[in-house]
Amino acid sequence: MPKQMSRHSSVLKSPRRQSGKPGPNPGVPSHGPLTGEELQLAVRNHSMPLEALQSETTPPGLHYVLTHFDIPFIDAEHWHLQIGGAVQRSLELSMRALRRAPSITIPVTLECAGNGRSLLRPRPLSQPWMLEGVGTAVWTGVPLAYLLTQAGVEDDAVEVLFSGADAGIQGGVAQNYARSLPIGEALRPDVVLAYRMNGADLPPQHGYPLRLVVPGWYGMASVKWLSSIKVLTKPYKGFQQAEAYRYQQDADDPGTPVTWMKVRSLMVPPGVPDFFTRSRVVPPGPVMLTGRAWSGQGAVQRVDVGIDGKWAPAHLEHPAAAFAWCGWSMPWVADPGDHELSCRATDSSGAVQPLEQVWNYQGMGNNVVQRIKVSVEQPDPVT
Ligand SMILES: Nc1nc2c(c(=O)[nH]1)N[C@H]1C(S)=C(S)[C@@H](COP(=O)(O)O)O[C@H]1N2
Ligand SMILES: [Mo]
Repeated sequence: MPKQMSRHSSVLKSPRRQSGKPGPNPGVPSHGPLTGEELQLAVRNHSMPLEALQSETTPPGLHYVLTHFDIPFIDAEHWHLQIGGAVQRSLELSMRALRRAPSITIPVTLECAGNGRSLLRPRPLSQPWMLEGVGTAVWTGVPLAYLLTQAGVEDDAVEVLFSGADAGIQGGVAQNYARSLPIGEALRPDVVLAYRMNGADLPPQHGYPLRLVVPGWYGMASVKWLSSIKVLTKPYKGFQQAEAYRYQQDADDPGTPVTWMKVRSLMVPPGVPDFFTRSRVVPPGPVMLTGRAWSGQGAVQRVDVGIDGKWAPAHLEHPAAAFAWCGWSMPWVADPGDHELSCRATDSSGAVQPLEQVWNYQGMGNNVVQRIKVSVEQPDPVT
């Protein structure tokens, strides 16, 4: 990268290069209050308000958004997707050509791997998600496997690299956002190059005009604003693959890659919120607790709901498709006083959400159970 770029990227220096220096540092987890840099990221990258868990399909404006750099505004008329590398025939496809290709439509739950990060102590400094970095959209596009087959993947292919049109600096490294997938994953029939979200063109923030959607994987794999696809004969070592998105214990731990979404459930907070604290006020009497649960690698098999630490199984609905979340519900008779509600999902691999969160250096995959404080009382009359 050009030297002068790294000098201007103080806030984005990598953990290893900047540890020990004062000031905001994404590498050194903090016990302190939220920083200006975290607030800046939080207002750019919004989460899904938990009440939107009521919708099986998240409306685009409520689906979470995570964008590392700036949203590129792309002129789809002049844009082309390049497919090359270890293939028999390189391809260059316009949006018109892609829209004419065979398409599939699938609902997919996407969750940011950093969801839950800001609940950790000490707090890894990055996008400060609480619990809501998730959403489910119905994606329409061309199966990636169809295009890779058209191009003819060479026998020695090991990975497929996806590059976005967005560029910036992270960890002192100038880059376009780019991630790879193992060849076996890239050839799955449900991995899609999507140009529609919930039946309309992709909105700018979700990758217009074309993005990858990798069902079951944490969101970082689903590269937005796709500009090129390259079949590789050696594993990709770029920043978003080799440095970011790893389960690490400290800055020097090479860690293991973040891949599939862990099992998780969330609850629609019942009653009404206090504006500032977001604590809940619920009137006494029967109330239906509802929410949704998902897992990347297995199907959700049960959700238990905890009322003041006492667990009971919820009713589970069928998901709309293999990689979409499923609804759950549980009736509760709210008696006056303060209560703590929680939910805990288990998937078909036997994985269950932890009651105590498991810390890691980048704050990845924190699927700790959600806890909601509610005060059961007659709310004041609405004025
Ligand atoms: N080109 C590009 N693709 C990207 C990103 C990005 O910054 N640039 N962010 C990734 C991350 S970390 C997540 S969680 C998802 C978020 O997708 P969404 O904003 O559509 O919800 O996009 C992924 N794809
Ligand atoms: Mo993410």
